[in-house]
Order: sequence, then C-alpha cells, then structure tokens
Amino acid sequence: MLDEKLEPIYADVLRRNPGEVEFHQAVHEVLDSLGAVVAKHPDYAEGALIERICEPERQIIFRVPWVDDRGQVQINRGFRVQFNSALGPFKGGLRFHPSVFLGTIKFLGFEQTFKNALTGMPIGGGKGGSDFDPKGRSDNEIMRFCQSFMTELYRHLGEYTDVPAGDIGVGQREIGYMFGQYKRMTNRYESGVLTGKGLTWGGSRVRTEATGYGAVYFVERMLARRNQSFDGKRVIVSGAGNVAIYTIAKVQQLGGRVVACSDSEGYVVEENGIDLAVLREIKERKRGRIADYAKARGAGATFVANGRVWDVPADVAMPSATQNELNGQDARTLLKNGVKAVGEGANMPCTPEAVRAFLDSGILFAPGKAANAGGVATSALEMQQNASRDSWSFEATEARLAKIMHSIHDDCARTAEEYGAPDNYVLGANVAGFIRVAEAMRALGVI
Ligand code: NDP
Ligand code: 2IT
Repeated sequence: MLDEKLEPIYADVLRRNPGEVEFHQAVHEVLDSLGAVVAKHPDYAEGALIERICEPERQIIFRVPWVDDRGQVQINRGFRVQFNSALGPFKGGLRFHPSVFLGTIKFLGFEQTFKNALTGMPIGGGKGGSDFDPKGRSDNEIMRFCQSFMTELYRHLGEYTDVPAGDIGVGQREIGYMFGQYKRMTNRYESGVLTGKGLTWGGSRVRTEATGYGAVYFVERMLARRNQSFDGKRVIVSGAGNVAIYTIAKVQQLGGRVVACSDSEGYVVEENGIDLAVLREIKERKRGRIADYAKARGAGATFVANGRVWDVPADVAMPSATQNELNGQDARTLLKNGVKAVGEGANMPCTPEAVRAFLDSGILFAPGKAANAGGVATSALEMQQNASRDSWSFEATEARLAKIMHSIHDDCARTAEEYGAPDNYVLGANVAGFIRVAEAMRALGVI
C-alpha cells in the first residue's frame, strides 16, 4: 500500500500512461519509498512536485525508414524521452531491441533520472531507442539504420541539451555511425553530444568497462560491511553483453569464480569458471551466441537451452541482461541455494516480488539505479574530458569510477539508516536520488 498522499499520484500515472506496465512498476517502486519522505518532510508532497517528477519534460516519437541489403524499405519507430533536466542536460542510453515501445523508454528514463542524481554529477535523465532488431543485420544495414535514426534525432540533441549513449543493442559501433551522422548534419565536431565513443574519436578510457566494473565495486563495498569479499565466492551473471562481460572481468580480478552466464536463448555452466577471453572473442568480435561459447569450451561447459540461470547455486548473483528477468520463484531458488548478495547490473531485472523476497530474507540487495550507475557516471567523465579537450589515463579514470561507486554506496546506506531501515538499499537509493532531483526542481520554479 502506498502512502495516502501518494496513492492518487500513482492512480493518475496509471490513467495517463495506459498499458505501460514497466513504467508503472518503476514509478510504484519509487513512490513506495517516498512514503517515508513525505511523512518526515510533508513539503515534498506540495506544489505537485512528485506529479511533475512522474511526467517527462518532452517525449519524441518518430519514423525511421531505411533500406535493407535486399533493397526493401523497412520502417521502425524511434523514441527519445527527455525525462528530467533539473540537474543537467538529459542523459541516458539508446536501446535497439524489438520489444522497445514508449513504455520501455519511459521506465528507463524515469530510473535514469534518479540514477544520474545519485552519481552526484551534473546530468539530468533521459532515454531513447527503437524497436529495430539488430540481430542478423549486416554492418551496412546497421549503419543505414543509425544514420536514418540520427537524421531525425539530431535536432533534439546537443552537449548542453541531451546526450545519449549506448544500452541494449547499442555499443561503440552504433555510437560511431550516429556520431558521424550528427557531425555531418550539424557541421560540428561536437564530441560531448554522445558518450561511449571510441578512444580515437573522443571516447573515454574505462567507459566500456564502467557499468560492470562499477556494479562489482558497489557489491564489494556492500559485502565489506559484513566482513566478506568476492575472494573465493561462486558468482552467476545473467546476460553476455557489455554489462555482463565486464562484471565477469572484475569479479575474476577480485578472486571470485563466475560459474554461469547466459543470453536470451539459454545459459552455460562451467564449474571451473567462465573463460573470459573466449567469451569476449565470441560475443564482442564474432557477435555469436552463448551456445557457440559452450561449444568452443567443450566438455567442461554445459549449455542449457531456455533454462533459468538462477537455478545454478551461487553466493552472489548479478542479473545483467534485461528488466524482469528474475522473478519471485527465481529469488526463492537463489535463497534456498544460499545466495548472500544480489547486485542488479541491468535496469530493473528483479520483479517486485523478487525484490521483496530478497529484502525480507535479510541478504544484501543492490538496486540497479545505484549499482549500475558506473556506466553513466563514466559517461559524465567522458563529457568532462570532451569539454576540456583532455584524455585521462585508464588508472586515473578507474580510480574516479571506484570513488564514485563507493560514494553512491555510502549515500544509499546512510540514507537508509536515516530513514530507519539500515541495509535497505532500495529505500536508500530512491530517497537519496529523489531528494537531489526535488531540491533542484524546487529551486528552478514551476517549469
Ligand atoms: P547488450 O546488448 O550488450 O547485452 C544484453 C544482454 O542481455 C545480451 O546477452 C542479451 O541476449 C540479453 N538480453 C537482452 N534482452 C533480453 C531479453 N528480452 N531476454 C533475455 N535476454 C535478453 O546490453 P548491455 O549489456 O549494455 O545492457 C544490459 C542491461 O544493463 C540492460 O538492462 C541495460 O539497460 C543495463 N545497463 C547498461 C548500461 C551500459 O552502460 N551499457 C549502463 C547501465 C545499465 P541476446 O543477445 O540473446 O539478446
Ligand atoms: O542505463 C544506463 O545507465 C545506460 N545505459 C548508460 C547511460 C549513459 O548515458 O551512459
């Protein structure tokens, strides 16, 4: 049950955004945490502040026509939801996946607003993408799609306005094609308009690794509060994309053993630990499948088609693929198998029922908007380097990332304690993020 002041706000969100179930879910989770805030500081419930936070500043939907390799015209739908710019230019990734619709982008933009606030950096929240399916498309098709997408989107962007980056289905290759088209359309080499760029054309060291590394730093700090570490721990990671790969890399560096990872077609278990070099070769270079990885590894690796990776016993679980990929039943399985910590690398990968099960059980649970903030934080470091026409070393950039993740962790822990729920990082993240955005919005007036 939501607080009585918040219930009508949520009812309005349901009425105004029909069918956008992930957006409803994300809003409900934040409003659930805000009950404690409006009880303590009733002024936050005034001036329609919370209502304004739930309504994007601007939503852009556009046609993306392109020609495939057979000469056929294809039509996709493009989106950019500019959610909140109280703290800085809209900032957040672009997702290319066939499941994308307005509700997906709205949920991601809403989450992004609080995540970006938690980083303490001057970035507002936004998200975009398309229902384009990059799977099986040639490099030329990807380029033509990205160029067409940017031919409309460019007019809504700018280093002081809105700065996209990657997300599912969008990595350095796609950012390159979009940056090229932006440069061509505007006749400006405006490095700070996109992040996740390549190192030779304005990118930052550590941005590729940042989300996965950051999530592991967060969980490491959380474990340390219970005098534990990754050393010797069995870990499972879902997904096998950007976030998953660099989560695996950092866990291994810290002495943990990652025994399973997955993609949308199944999972692989390897008791001796996933071989990162082989995984990277297959996923990053060949753009292959987890089944190909299992085949390449031979007898030591078992591929389970369409199974649940959460059935594999582990000390730590890091869901790093997509929203609602870990449900209540999966949570109970993990708990039964003795999981000690769960860290969300993806955005909203655990269903509300799963989150409740983890919180009730007293294990450590790191919510995505805090744990996966390392990616966007390093994007903000990329913007800083672009603005000063500078380029930092790997070591210096990674040290900044580690410091930011530790400070996000400590902010969440401190806020949770202040609100009488120590160790509830969900409450801590939602409240700490909300207060930053809310304070800035109040200062800027009713706009
Ligand atoms: P990638 O495209 O690199 O990888 C996505 C992975 O998740 C793939 O293994 C993919 O499998 C799997 N996956 C995607 N959609 C589904 C689905 N509907 N069902 C099952 N599996 C799926 O994306 P990222 O690693 O960048 O993103 C992963 C998550 O992390 C997302 O939630 C994203 O929003 C979040 N995130 C990303 C950040 C970044 O910097 N990239 C920053 C913060 C959060 P398959 O190949 O079979 O589709
Ligand atoms: O969900 C996310 O935080 C991202 N996809 C990264 C956003 C960014 O602007 O780097």
